[in-house]
Amino acid sequence: MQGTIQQNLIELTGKPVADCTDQELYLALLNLVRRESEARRTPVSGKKLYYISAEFLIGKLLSNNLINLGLYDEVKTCLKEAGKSLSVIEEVEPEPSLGNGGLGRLASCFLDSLATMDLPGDGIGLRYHFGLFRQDLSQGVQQEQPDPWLTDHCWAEPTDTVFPVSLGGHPVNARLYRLAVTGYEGRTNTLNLFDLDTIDESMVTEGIRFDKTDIEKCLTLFLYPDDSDEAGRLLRIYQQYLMVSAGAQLILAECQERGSNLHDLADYAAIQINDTHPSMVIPELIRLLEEKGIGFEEAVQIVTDTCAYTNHTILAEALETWPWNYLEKVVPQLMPIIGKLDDLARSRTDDRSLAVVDDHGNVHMAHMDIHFTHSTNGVAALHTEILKNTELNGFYRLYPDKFNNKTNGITFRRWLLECNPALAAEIETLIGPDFKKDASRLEQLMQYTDAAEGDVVVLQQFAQIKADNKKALASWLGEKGIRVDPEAMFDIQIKRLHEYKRQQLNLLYLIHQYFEIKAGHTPAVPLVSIFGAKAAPAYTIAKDIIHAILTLSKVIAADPEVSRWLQVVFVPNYNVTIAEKLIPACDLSEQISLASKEASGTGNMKFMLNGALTLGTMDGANVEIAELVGKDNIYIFGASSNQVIHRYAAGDYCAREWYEADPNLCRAIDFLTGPEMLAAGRSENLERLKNELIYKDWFQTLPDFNAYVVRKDQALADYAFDPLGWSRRALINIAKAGYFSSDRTIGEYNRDIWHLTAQH
Ligand code: CR1
Repeated sequence: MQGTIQQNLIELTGKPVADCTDQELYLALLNLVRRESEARRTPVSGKKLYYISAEFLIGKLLSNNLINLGLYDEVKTCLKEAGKSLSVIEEVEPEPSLGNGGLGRLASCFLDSLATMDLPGDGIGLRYHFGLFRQDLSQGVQQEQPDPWLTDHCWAEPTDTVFPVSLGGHPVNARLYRLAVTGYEGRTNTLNLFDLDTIDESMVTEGIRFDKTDIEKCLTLFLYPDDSDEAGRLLRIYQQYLMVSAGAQLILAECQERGSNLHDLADYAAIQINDTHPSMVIPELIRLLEEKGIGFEEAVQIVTDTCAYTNHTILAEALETWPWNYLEKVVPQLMPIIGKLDDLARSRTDDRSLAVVDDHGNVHMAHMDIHFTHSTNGVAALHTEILKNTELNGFYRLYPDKFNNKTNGITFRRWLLECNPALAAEIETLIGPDFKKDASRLEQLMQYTDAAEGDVVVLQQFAQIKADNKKALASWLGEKGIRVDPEAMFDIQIKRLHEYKRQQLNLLYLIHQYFEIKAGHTPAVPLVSIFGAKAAPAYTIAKDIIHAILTLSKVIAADPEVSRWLQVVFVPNYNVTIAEKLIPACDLSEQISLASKEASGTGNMKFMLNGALTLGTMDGANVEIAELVGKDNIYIFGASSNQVIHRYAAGDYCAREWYEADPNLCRAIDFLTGPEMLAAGRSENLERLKNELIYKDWFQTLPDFNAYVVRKDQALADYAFDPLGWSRRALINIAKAGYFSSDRTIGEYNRDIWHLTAQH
């Protein structure tokens, strides 16, 4: 950078820093960051990765980019000297609404790691105007509102590049927007986002309602528009096709520009298909290659060599299948190709369950991915084993060499350096700065935990940082009218709301705790239980769970006898910005999915890195966390994935029997529709949830209830009676978190799948 920060800011704003508004300073910093990021763009030689994803949950970018550009400290000081505050200026920035959960956040962590490791890797996605939705809980139930984030000044900049895309035979132009992704002391890559110029934001009325058939006006309004009717499902296919068609055209154009003759595409591009939303890129690329004169068989081979697929879930709802006649409406031009791919797949195996198009005329996107890419990976060791041995076993037997595991990771720049600067500074004091680029160095912190008591002074220092972070969170909540006791244990469950993640198990525990307190059996330490989660708008039971938690929170708040010991907080509109405030302040991390159902989890890694202990099942990456930290430094409970898989296979799980056999469980479930809850909440929602738990409980909450109560109470007791031991175990978690750096994950993808060369 030329000149000091102060000189640059004066040049960009035309006045002294002290005279600028926060808005002016935000814009100036945005422009400064842009200029510096562009300076780190270098031409790509060799192969480039394209990560195609329906979601990129990037979070706010200002601080992250300043950190990665090495400008953060200087900017902060310069602003402070002028009486300004970077964190206040950050409030001006809206959080981009381009994602939903872990899948989208993972994509963003990957982009950060790619750029940090000097690897050429760009994202391809859509520029949603209103994101998933903004969650309003003020009425005691979830209400959805648009979540606008596109302002005149935005990180994603429009370009003159447009690609023609045919939607249901109707031509539209996909405009390319580019967002710079700057690595930590690394190169600048690009997140490419597509959009139509014809989108009409004013067509959204009454929350998030709009006419789903007016495709040119509504196509990119929302991420995952409600697909409970046919128009919604068609809209999702239209969206997916816009993304992959424009994306494929961009990839081919860039590769040709770099010298590819398209026959050698796989030497110029690696394409990672992030879950099944971008799967149509396979037939679309084949179509485009055929248009350029390449024969079908060769085109299939080229695409197979270029593309790889990541599976993120074994839940059927996310393994998309689209009826043939829907696809025919949206992408008639792809149907002959999909038909031929189906023939080809059937010629490779007699197993009809592996077909691309099943006997009912449904197109299985994941099947197309596995047949016609060269790599299929799961996202944690257990998940990949389950794919190989059960869910995708037929495919594994057909293509054993295609299957591999890539355990997820998180970027330590955002999830340590940015969100927890005090912890990062303390670590740097103890082991030097190298951990910022080589996370495995965190292991050096083990020396401070060695003795049974560990290094008392160091542990107290870590405990103090946690206490300060809790106070900061308490005061942030206080500004929102929520008062919590920072001396209490902070227990946090933040993630998408889904029955398999079992927020309802946590809810039942809290009700149980309520009864215990009423009976005079107070917990070892006061407990603050914090939730953050959005439920899919059409997911009724998930919304009922939110309502029940909110109602319980009210009941407890109105009861001083209980609220001295127990507080329940539901933070509305959970997003990346809120996660960054909650995670550094957490003592106990809730990772309580039904074993076998959580593919990996990445929140579990963020909490561990920030010195929380995990309370979890042997599911997803929890298994790897447990192996790394050892069983004394994590609270594991509940049925194993094998037990769960067998229980499903036997088909004889009966929730009602568990409910009737366990008086504590019965008491907790009945409370949902008891007089206290009905007085504060809505009977329709509470009744429905109660019935769901007793008569369905598809995700086997009840069998794990007792074990959960026992382990959680143990955690509370350990925290209360052995604070030093707790700090020591927290530090072991930090020291062992290095494995979960997304730099490690990206290194493995590159070694096994992409084969990119670092650009220096
Ligand atoms: C999984 O549920 C995983 C992320 C990222 C999610 C979660 O366990 O950590 O992907 N899958 O791999 C998902 O959102 C639609 O599927």
